[in-house]
Amino acid sequence: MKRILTMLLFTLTTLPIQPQSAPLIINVDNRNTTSLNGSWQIIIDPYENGYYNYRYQPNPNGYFRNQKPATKSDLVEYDFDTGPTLQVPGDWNTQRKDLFFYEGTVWYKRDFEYRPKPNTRQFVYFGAVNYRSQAYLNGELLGEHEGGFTPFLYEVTGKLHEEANFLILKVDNTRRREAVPTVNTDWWNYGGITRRVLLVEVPETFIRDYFIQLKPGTADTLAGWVQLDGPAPAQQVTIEIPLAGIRQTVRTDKNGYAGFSFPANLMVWSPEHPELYDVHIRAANDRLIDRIGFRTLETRDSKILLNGRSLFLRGISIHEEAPFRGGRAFSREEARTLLGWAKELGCNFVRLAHYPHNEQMLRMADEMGLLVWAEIPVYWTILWDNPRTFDNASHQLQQMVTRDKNRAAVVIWSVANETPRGQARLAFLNKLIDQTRRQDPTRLISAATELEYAGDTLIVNDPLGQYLDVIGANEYYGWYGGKPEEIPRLRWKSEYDKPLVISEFGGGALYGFHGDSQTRWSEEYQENLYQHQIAMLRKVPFLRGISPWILMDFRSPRRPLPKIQDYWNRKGLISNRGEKKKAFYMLQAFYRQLQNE
Ligand code: GCB
Repeated sequence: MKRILTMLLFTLTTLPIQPQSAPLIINVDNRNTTSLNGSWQIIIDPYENGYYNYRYQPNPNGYFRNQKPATKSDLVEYDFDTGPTLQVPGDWNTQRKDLFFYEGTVWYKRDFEYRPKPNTRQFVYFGAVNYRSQAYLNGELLGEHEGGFTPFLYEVTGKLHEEANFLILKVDNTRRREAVPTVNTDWWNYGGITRRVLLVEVPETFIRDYFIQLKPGTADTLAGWVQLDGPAPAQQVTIEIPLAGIRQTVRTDKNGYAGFSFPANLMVWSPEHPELYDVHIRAANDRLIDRIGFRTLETRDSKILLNGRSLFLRGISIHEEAPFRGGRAFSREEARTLLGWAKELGCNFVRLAHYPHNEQMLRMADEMGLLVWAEIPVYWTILWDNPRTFDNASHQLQQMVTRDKNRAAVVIWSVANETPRGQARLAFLNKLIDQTRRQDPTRLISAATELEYAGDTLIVNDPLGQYLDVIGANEYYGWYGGKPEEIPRLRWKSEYDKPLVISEFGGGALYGFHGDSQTRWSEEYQENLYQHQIAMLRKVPFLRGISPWILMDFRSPRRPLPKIQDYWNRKGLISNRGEKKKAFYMLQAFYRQLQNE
């Protein structure tokens, strides 16, 4: 009996993982934070020994306890403090040779001291952890999180010790069939604490979230809401934009919420003039600044109108791969390099594929004047019938929109990439679209769909198109089928009177490898392919943008060809070392031409 009770207690205290992350706090860049970045101690644990015992039952003395032998005869078979370390933020694959192909569990520990100020609350904030994690503070479980590219946080008010604290994270990047993304992708499954970790300190009642954009359909009315969190939810909140002479006061309700709408005379944000305003938000004990741009956006027939003017999206797709060093990018400098190359190419638009990129990319796009397509990793063959898969995708989408909804740069939320047609998929994606429209009525919704090929005719007819504002389509003519020379004879038909963005086209080339235009992997082949694609684009009447694949080479386990790929997808216009291939200049010339028309 006693054994059964002990077992039960075990199970109740260690499994399942109930506590979930707290509601997202936005704009952490402009809050009172302490960095927990830097060197973390790790234990590589492929058998999850730190979590399960040899009978595969949860181990109450798992590594999260950070135990030390109390006497010289005690047996403790692990020790964080004498083991290896990893830098955070950073993927583990590019920091240690023995983890390059690793998929499994690594435990991370960070010691820190922290003395909270009186009347404040503290949260531990993770920019992103790939893929699944459990966080423990001083041996106590804070919660579990799934999804490798969105932020999450746990409240630790009252849980911090006066002197020493230890934060432990179990991180597992095992691919799973029911996960989002699923087991098969074309990018590296970089594991680890890939984005910053912060301690965020806020007043007891604080400004957790807010949404301020031009009201859809108007250029002279600001609309949105603010959300307070804490024991005194009903307060006066002031929204001030000094440069625009705006000062408005609203009163939040008993749930801490206030909606608002007021007249505003603003200079609009555009790629040519990326005007950002300092927006001050003040509650009784909290104040916050954000830099926000304002612009209108709509579609009319097959046109996309920005600030009332029709525009063509001169784009490029980008993976969150770090230039020069390789690995997951996370810094402002890397964002500046990647987006700087896009500007040099002549872009006004970037597709941030295939998952939410780090927040610096969005902020940099706002500053540099690049429109953004942002997406979630609903990619290829997700389990459409699995409700947990849906909840996971829905959560990632919701968190992405929550974090980035005040960035003027974001014009498109994309719900999926190259997903095969079918009823279950259509229902799944339609629900995601509905959810996005409810959360953010100011952006356009798209997805990268597949085309139907009928002889020389490419038909835009994915049934998903009926629910989208902008139709994305990936098209690899001249690479996965057909010859570049045949491209100009292709004709396009669309079943929808909606704007089309060719969200991908392209082909691979190894920088520095030369041949004639028929030689695979040569820069000349890629250049020739771009030349013929460009010749065709001119003849697609409903085409309102392109985001060719891709700005820079990126790592992929699907690309093993020795000497050419060596586990890099070589469709970049720029090599991973920053060298520009011939096709870069071909596309640049086309974009210059478009700009001058
Ligand atoms: C695609 C995918 C993209 C791949 C690309 C390729 O259609 O959307 O993720 O990397 O093709 O290189 O094959």
